[in-house]
Amino acid sequence: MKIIPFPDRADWPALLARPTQDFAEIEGKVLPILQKVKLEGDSALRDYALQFDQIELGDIAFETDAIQDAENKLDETLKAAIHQAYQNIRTFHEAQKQAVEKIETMPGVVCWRRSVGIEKVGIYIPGGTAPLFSTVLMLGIPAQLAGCREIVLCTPSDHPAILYAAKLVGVTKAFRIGGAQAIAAMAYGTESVPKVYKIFGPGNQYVTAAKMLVSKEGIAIDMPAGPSEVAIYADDSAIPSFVAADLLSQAEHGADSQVLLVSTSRRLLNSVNITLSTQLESLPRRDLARQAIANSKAILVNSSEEAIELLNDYAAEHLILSVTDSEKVSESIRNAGSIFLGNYTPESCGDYASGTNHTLPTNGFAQAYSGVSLDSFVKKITVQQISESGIKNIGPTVEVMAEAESLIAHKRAVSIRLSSLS
Ligand code: HSO
Ligand code: ZN
Repeated sequence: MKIIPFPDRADWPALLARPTQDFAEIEGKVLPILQKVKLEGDSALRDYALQFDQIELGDIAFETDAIQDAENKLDETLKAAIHQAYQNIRTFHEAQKQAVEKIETMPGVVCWRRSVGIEKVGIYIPGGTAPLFSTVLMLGIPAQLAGCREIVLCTPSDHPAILYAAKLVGVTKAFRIGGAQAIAAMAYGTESVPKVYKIFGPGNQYVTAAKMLVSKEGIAIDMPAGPSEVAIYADDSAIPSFVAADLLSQAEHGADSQVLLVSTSRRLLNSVNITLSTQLESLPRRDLARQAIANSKAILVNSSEEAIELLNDYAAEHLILSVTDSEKVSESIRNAGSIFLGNYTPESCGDYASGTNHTLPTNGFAQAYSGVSLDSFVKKITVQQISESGIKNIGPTVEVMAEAESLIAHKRAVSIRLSSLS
């Protein structure tokens, strides 16, 4: 990794900038796909499967048999691991449920908020070399807990672990489709695929562009997505081989993965670099990881205060704090998707099984967005009830305000009730 010693503050923005993506060209290719699916439904999905993937789509939906077979194809060790992850993720997300609390804001005026699961949600899981069944758990478990009635899964992969996880989380319908056309199918609905109200899940640039485009038409999406990223802040208490392993675990996601190492110790940065090169060579996905590492930076800073400022500016999706007093340090972090403390908390545990969600804001969006949680699958409906004595208490306030806004019908809705009670 390239070591950048003591960069000038004026250079931070350029140093921390993510590569810009030109969506205009991709949107130009995706728009006609969305249009065709909207107009032609299932037949467009069949055409695209043939054109893009050379697949003759028989049944667009996965048959119940395929899902049952998946269970039989999985070895017991993997099944047990999936169950453990399921339990932990469920436990963590279950605790996000909040009891309804009725609040009496003034005597006779009672307000409360009810969480209601979004009725129909869609989960997209890409194909490709890594079958992301962990993402099925991360998105499906909160959907299940939220009580979403329809949980649709679209994936071009038929990896048994994806189908098995889908069964565990209670996916109601699963389809063998991928790409921008799958996003279109869930956004508009086809003869086979139900239209959903919110779409979740990772994907390539085409999938991301499709999600952004349908979101302009009123379909909610989880969040704007960019390449996955990790920032590590390490001091001399960090173990260089652990730090290198964490950097590589992110780098193997793809050539465009972003990894950043920040330290006040040049010795630490040098040691990480040495073990990183050795570890890289033994990875099956070393070609991807090597490209990601080539674009990555190891930044030497003057002080821990400077490190924290830089990390807050970067707003990493994942932030590993391999420093003494990591919990205390974490309290100064204002911008990050998810934080991992100490030498024994690799990001991998959060990616798979500790309980937190791995769908997190990338690309600096951690400045304003949170990761996926139970909240992402519910809407909050507020309810209020005012009694006869309550309207006498609150009515005059509303009358004065309505009159001052020149909205006399508003005022009357109160006055008419007050006079009926006098
Ligand atoms: N690090 C990825 C999630 C993932 N890792 C899935 C392994 N499988 C984005 O947060
Ligand atoms: Zn990962």
